[in-house]
Amino acid sequence: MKFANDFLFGAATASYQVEGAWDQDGKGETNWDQFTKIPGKTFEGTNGDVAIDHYNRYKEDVALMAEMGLESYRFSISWARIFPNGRGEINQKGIDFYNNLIDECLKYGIVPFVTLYHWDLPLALEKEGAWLNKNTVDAYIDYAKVCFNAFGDRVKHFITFNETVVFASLGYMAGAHPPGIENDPKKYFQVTHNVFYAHARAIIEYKKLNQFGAIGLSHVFCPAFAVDDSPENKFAEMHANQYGINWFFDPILKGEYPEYVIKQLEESDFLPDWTLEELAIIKQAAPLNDFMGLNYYQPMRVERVSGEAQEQIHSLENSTGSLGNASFDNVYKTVKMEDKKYTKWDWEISPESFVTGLEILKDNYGQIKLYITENGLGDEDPIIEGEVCDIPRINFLNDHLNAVKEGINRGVHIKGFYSWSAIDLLSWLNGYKKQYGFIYVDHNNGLERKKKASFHWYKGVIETRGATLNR
Ligand code: BGP
Repeated sequence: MKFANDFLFGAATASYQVEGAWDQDGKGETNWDQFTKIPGKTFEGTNGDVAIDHYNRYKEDVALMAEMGLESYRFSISWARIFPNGRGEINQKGIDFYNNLIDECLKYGIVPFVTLYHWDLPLALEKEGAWLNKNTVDAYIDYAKVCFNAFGDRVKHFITFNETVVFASLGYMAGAHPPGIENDPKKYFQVTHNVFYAHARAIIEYKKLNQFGAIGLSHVFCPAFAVDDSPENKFAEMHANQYGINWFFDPILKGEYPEYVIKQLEESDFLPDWTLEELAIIKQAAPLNDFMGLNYYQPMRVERVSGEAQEQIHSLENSTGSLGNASFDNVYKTVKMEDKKYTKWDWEISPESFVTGLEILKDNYGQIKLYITENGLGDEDPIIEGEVCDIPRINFLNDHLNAVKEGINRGVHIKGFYSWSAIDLLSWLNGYKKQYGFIYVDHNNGLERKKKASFHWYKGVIETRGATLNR
């Protein structure tokens, strides 16, 4: 089976990770501009001040994407380019930049798929309490409306938020992302609710404009599986999925939070502060989602914890949390298993779990349209006789595209696939060492771009609509 003609083969980036030009043309400072300057927060102190200078080289980059045959480019807008102070006066040069980028994509027939929030928050709002402060939601709605009005004539796919679980948990539980707070479940759950409320309001606003495009949001999709069939570990699996899947997907797609989690948060006093009106808006917005974006990298293997809570281990080497850590409520822990394959950063490689997970989603949420908005392999690519031979990435993407195909065969409604990432970029905490792209960027040679083996491979996949994939 080939992929249908209206299935989008894409690739993704995010503003802070590629743009650079951190203070160019009136852009305001962001939480990440500040956070990465704190000693010890990122690998070798790397930051996105210059990144890969996509802001100034976007024409060259989009031309390379077009040469690869890319059908869609997912990128994010940096809020602080549009509103340097988060709200108030608009910076026209920021609007101009994204207009130019969008037009450049369209020149080659590349569909722009635009994320409004991929973690870089204007510093002025961070200082007011970021997503803990409900005024940030109002500012976000103003920002979203400006983007819909400025770009919505040409952008027909908007993603409101990227991966709430990551910026909320790394920001308020692991302390590894801004604002660097540790072990504060009350704040963590509050942030998730405020973001879902902002998403709901943004969708309602978008629909009022009758732009006839599609809008949704992107979640991490990290299904949990018990290490064995024992009742305790099966319980751990259910519990992990309630907190990792239901808490995130239910409010978006069903318009209400899962009872199982609510009850426990009430008992522990971690329930977010929410109003009946906010809950009603979340309910009203649920049927308005046109799609759901899934960022799939790996599943999670879990085991029931017994005994005292252990200290959490966090390292720069594993930005999403080290294997072996217990959940915040000490119910389960993640496990590295002997018989599984892992990347150099200990992320499990499991296309099979992707297929199983997609079926679980279909059973829970029905036929919502899905885009795989991120999937890819973080690696240190070998350079052999001047060529970037990223064969492991080709194998990884081959197997995950086969998984997507299998999902479609089983009735899951998937309309596109975006590899993370289009081009090598700044990994939030791992610097430039952890590569994901089809295009190599030489940091020792003026950021020169170079096509990798995977560039040619993906071009072939797109041209043949997947017929060249190895089964
Ligand atoms: C996702 C983010 C991306 C990207 C990717 C890889 O969670 O949406 O922005 O960073 O993960 O992560 P890392 O660079 O930490 O390997």
